[in-house]
Amino acid sequence: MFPHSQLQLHLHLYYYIYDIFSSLFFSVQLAQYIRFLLEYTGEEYVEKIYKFGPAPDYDTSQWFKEKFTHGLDFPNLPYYIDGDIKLTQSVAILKHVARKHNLLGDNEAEVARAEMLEYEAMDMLMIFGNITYSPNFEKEKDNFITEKMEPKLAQHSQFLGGSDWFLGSKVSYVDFILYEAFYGFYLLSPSSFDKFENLKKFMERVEGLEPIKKYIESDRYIKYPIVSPTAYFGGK
Ligand SMILES: N[C@@H](CCC(=O)N[C@@H](CS)C(=O)NCC(=O)O)C(=O)O
Repeated sequence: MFPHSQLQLHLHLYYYIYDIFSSLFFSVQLAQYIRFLLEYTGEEYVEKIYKFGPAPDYDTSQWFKEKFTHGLDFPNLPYYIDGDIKLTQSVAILKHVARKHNLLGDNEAEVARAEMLEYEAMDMLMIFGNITYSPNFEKEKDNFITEKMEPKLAQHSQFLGGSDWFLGSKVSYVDFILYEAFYGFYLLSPSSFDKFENLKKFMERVEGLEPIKKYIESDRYIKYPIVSPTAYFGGK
């Protein structure tokens, strides 16, 4: 679909190994939309996953011993290195890749709407994090679904209407962040999506994009877990 570049990406993640099971730290979600966009645009990239040890210590030294050695201005995970361009902040990374492929929106109005949606998606990821890491998860879950999650889904469903993509007829970077936000919500309460058929169809549309389909079928794809094993949902 797009010409391959010589991009060398270092998408760094914590990796947690526990007996024969394995799961990934929080940045699975923050890195997932970057992976989807890289796959969609056909960029070649190298992914590095940092391991961290089993409970009770959850040793993170593999990352922390080299955190300040990569010449990153704001060292964090995930990070991205493409020649002289060294970035952290997952959305900045995503938009850097999107910019190269004209996936930021085609005019001023589209770019503005995309950025509004970008923050909406990040807000959804944030509230998902708040609930999944809450020690009162079981008690708060039902209320979260009806009072916070479903109203957000309703707004997005209305915004999307009958369009294929959130900016209309063309895929943009923001579709991949929104997909990731919806994915977490879907795992939490699949039946909530019965009321928002167009969002379900949107997710299927993303998964059906040829490069994404191939990626999902590959052994590189991380379907689950999506947050850290210390979370009360989505991490174990
Ligand atoms: N806003 C940042 C958040 C990055 C972040 O919080 N990274 C977490 C993992 S998800 C971390 O543990 N970073 C490693 C560190 O603090 O050194 C982004 O979107 O990239």
